[in-house]
Amino acid sequence: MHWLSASELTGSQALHDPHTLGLATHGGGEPLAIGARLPQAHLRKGVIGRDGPVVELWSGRHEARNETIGATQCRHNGEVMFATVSAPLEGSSNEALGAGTYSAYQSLLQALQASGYPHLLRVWNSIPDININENGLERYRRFNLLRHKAYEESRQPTETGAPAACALGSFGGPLVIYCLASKTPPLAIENPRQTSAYQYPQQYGPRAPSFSRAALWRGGENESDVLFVSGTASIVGHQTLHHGNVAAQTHETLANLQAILAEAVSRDARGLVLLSDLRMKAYIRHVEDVPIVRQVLAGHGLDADAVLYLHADICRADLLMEIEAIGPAQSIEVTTERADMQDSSFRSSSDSQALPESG
Ligand code: 3EB
Repeated sequence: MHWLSASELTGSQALHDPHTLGLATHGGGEPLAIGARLPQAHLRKGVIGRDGPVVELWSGRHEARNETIGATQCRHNGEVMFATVSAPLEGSSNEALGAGTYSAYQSLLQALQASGYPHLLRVWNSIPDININENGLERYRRFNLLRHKAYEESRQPTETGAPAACALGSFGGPLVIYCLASKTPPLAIENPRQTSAYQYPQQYGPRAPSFSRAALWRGGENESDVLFVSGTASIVGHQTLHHGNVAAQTHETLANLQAILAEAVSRDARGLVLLSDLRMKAYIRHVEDVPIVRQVLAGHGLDADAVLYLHADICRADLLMEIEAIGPAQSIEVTTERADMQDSSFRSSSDSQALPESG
């Protein structure tokens, strides 16, 4: 499996390569104008340090085909499936996010069952105004409530065996979910430094989040394994550490990533030894904190230029940054040039939802 955080999509073969599974477009006011050839998740984040949207392109080792099941766009290759669904959140109704989360997950989970890829490996959730309180409940906490309900009703694991995941804010737009699913289940990995998220106490919301710290997907005979590491932040036990201190939060986050990696290594994950074997995406709440995050990463011997930095709210209001990762990097081609789209239509934001400037 390859992860191409791409670029130059218009000129690239990837749109026509049958091995391509789908894409996630980070930034821009509109999805890329690629027609219905591939499932596309459009995420309204700010892209930092690059011009314009960045495309994350997933491809597999077999030829894939499209399938639309209800509201969910899928593309699968006999081994793994990329799927995406979004839910428009009309107006500012208090119930809209809950209803949208529930119906989007219902559709997604039905699609996994119907297409024969029942095992979620990794889920990315993008939630507009994630930290806003509505009717006494933060939107992220309402999301947790309804994700759990949909998982439970579809008999998806909500505790041990839950997929790796992340949940980030977006600057307007719909709720967007995209995922990778498999015919075979992954091995769930937890972090001994952290309470499992699904065991978080009630103070973080009425329903604990349903995700594992990482999911290890076993490749075939001569194939590498793939480790999907969830959004990882400055949480030890169940508590946020280092309020207001982005440098310290970054150090703590790296300690957590290190601990998760060590767990995966102890389960004989193939091709993974060091943090530098992981590809990372960093979500930053305040764009001005990026230089500090980069400095801490570089201080740990990591290539700060190889990380994709996105501007987004993190799911706890006291978290300033979060890092997600996938590895081994060598088995996952990543190119991160800018998406150089001549097509002006995709730069216009017809619904005038302002996106933050690239840093
Ligand atoms: C945490 O560790 C930070 O709700 O799917 C990280 C990864 C977090 C995934 C999710 C939330 C999620 O609790 C938050």
